[in-house]
Amino acid sequence: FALSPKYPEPRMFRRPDRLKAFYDVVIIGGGGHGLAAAYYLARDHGITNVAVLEKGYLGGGNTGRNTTIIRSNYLTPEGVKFYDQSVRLWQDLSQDFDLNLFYANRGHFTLAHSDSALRTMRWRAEVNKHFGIDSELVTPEVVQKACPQIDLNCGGHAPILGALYHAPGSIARHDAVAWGYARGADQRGVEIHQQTEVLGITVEAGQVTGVQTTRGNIATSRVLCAVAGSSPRILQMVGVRSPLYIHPLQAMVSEPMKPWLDPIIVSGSLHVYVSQSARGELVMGSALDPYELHSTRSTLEFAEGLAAHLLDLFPCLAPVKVVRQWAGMADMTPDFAPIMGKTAIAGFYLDAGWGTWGFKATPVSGKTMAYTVACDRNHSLIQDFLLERFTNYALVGEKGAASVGH
Ligand code: FAD
Ligand code: PYC
Repeated sequence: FALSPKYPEPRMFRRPDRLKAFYDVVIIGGGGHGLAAAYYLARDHGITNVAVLEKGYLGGGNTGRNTTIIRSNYLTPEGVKFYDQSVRLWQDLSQDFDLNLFYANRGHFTLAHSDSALRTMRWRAEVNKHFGIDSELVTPEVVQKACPQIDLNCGGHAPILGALYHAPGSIARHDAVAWGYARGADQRGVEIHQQTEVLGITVEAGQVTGVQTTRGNIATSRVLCAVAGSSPRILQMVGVRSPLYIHPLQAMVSEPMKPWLDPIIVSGSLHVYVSQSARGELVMGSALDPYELHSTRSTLEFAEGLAAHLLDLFPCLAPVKVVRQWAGMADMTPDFAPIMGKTAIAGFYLDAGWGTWGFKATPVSGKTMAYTVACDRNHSLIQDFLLERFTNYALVGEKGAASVGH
């Protein structure tokens, strides 16, 4: 294809100036998940006549808005096995891409402020250990040692009684993950089309046959939908019902500081989590906004509430300034597990329901969805995450490990 004269030399990936009439696979959504699927389709399955269609810019959805916590300390055996595979894939991704993802292994504390929270942490620790995952229940003193600045009393509101400690807990640079997958896919022949919105999907006799976009129509028999907060809109195009509902999830960062916070600290009860990025900013977040909304507006209420709770944990942060805040659209499921795999429409594959937890799953979702699309067979690791679990009453209750309170 011809390169756009505006960008003659590809820096990270090429920018094709027009769509082809036919692709073997069309991927809707240029976030981490869509790009990872494209990468593994090309690398592992030799399928390169693939277009990734992104209505905005690469990584501009939840991938570029997330707080990058990577962990596998889930509650259900299905979840633990799945996210463990992802954590393993993260380990050599920088090398795979020849791109520094700033993957930083920091250790992850989920604080317990009540007996019932302690019980859940113990439960998670035991399930984790059963599957060989490094998680353990620790005392407040261990938390204090790893993080001397923390006020174990939390201003007297909610004293810390213990924590789930997960040594593999990590963070990474989110944009680099999208770019790394994009460049790797592009180098193998995948076309990445930004500013290309999918407006409709043609289904004939129960089989996908094409896609309509703002830049023309495409014929294809395989479409992978990886659009996170826009999933309900795409599902409407093919007449598939789902239990997905969209809530905003907000986050904010502080001004940069010298490194002082090594571990990732999460408190579901206080609705706050925080880590310090490679740039020195504190990356902070809270629970979902309590209303359904398809919007990325952010609010003062969020910044005020989060700051107040953060000060319960770290009174020393009182003089620190907040420099940015934003929101993403979290595609929530009733059981807090994803929806992946084949659907009732032949050739329409779904990767959704990533809510507040999908960044860490980017590698494993890409790998398993690429397999599922290439082979037209659900990968064994995603068998428990199919859409039909909601009609079969086979939910995967992961709410207790969702990290931020909901
Ligand atoms: P996205 O990155 O949202 O990509 C989907 C893309 O589809 C978007 O770029 C969008 O523009 C595009 N699109 C939509 N509709 C169309 C259309 N019609 N045509 C073409 N393109 C379309 N997860 C974690 O594991 N750890 C965390 O710490 C964490 N923190 C989070 C913090 C916040 C504030 C938010 C909002 C989310 C957080 N998450 C976290 C969740 C995580 O960000 C997401 O689950 C994950 O990034 C989803 O990736 P994706 O590629 O599926 O979606
Ligand atoms: O999945 O660990 C997580 C997470 C933390 C903040 C948002 N999601």
